[in-house]
Amino acid sequence: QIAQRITAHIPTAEWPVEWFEINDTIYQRNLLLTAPLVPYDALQKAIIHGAAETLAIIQQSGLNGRGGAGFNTGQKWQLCREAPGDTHYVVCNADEGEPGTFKDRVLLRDHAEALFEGMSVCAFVIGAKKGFVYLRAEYRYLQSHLQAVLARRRTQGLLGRHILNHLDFHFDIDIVVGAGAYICGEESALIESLEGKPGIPRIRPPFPVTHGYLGQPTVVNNVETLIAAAHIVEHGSGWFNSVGTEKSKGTKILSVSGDCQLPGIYEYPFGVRIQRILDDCGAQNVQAVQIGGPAGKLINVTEFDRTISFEDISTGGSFLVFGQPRDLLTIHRNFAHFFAHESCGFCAPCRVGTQLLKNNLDKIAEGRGTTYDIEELKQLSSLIQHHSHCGLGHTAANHVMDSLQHFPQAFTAHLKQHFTAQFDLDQALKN
Ligand code: L3W
Ligand code: SF4
Repeated sequence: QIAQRITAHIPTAEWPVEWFEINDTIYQRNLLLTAPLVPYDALQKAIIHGAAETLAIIQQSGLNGRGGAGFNTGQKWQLCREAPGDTHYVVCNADEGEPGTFKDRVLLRDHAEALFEGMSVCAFVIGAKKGFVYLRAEYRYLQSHLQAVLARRRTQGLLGRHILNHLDFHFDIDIVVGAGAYICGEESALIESLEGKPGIPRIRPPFPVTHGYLGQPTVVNNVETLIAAAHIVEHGSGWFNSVGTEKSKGTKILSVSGDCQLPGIYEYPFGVRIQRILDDCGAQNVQAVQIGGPAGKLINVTEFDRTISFEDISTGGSFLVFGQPRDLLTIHRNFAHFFAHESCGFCAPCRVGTQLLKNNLDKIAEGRGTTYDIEELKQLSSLIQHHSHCGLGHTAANHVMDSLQHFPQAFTAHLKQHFTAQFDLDQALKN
């Protein structure tokens, strides 16, 4: 019933779509999510091509990392392949922790074969013998499913020694479950955690491609990136880069949620306009969209013609829709609580700054704030952004800064009216 309703709603000419429903979640199936992938086919092709040619196929495809930053995958694999070391590693970052993102959960559940195929292809290219899936603690329930797929691949000769009868190709994969820390999605903190240490980000460079797990050359890729790599080897680089934009090849899988009729998993070619996604998910009277989670970008209605792409707005996958009636300050307050809770505490600007930001937003939300607090928000945001040790701190105040620019009324509407009207601290200081 739902599928019929949706199909009627969607224009299909520009990008043909297929809709269906599983477990009350609505999915839109497209390129990566529907393309056939016979288990072992990509791996067999990689072995026939040889490591150098397989790497060239990944490079020609233009695949960029899907975790948010968009580093070129072929380049990453090449740097790791060329790095000296006793042994090389491939790590799948399945620590999907960005609020509003749930697409890797679906990929892990429905496309585990393709993920392990992608990891095996990567191992073949870089010369790794060992791989890890670092699984978010909250996804522990997927562990038995993933182990079953791994066990099947071992009996099929797709993992273990002499894979597909190749003399020198030995590779296996372990699942390692995290302990619930968001910071372990940052690759160097993830590696620390894999090594059994607290998840505190390392200083980069050196990058994991040369100094990763146990100080050895390591590729860390997102779930979606590794699945895309398997499909590219299976179907060819031309199949992949025939969609997308000049600098953003292929498709992006989005987790769409919030104030819309059809939340779910959507796959689009890069370059898709924000408005198109809003139309497809049945979002009306939209006030703002938060793209890339709390660390990402908050955009207003004047920017809905912008695109999802590395040239414009890039995202790990989160697309949160906020309708007109929603109080944006409540959302910022939630985000601030999230960062204050998830800061690993290693560096003072983030450890203290995120707490102060949270306190400040609490104060404004409770009607005790003044214009002075708005100034403090600006100063704190800049301090956290510029002086923190890692990406979490660098981006923890993005949502506040975006909102102060696009939605100042979200804050000013909550200020202590009487005090604000009578006392302007800036003016008082100038005087
Ligand atoms: C070799 C160079 N490698 C960069 C590699 C680097 C990494 C990738 C991106 O995350 C956003 C941030 C967070 N030689 C290199 C090089 N690399 N230069 O390229 O690196 P970078 O530094 O641009 O970004 P980042 O700090 O890794 C950027 C968010 O991503 N984030 C990601 C979480 C992802 C997950 C997930 O996929 N499950 O949790 C974590 O902080 O918000 O905005 O591989 O090594 N010269
Ligand atoms: Fe830890 Fe935050 Fe500093 Fe990153 S910026 S090291 S998360 S305290």
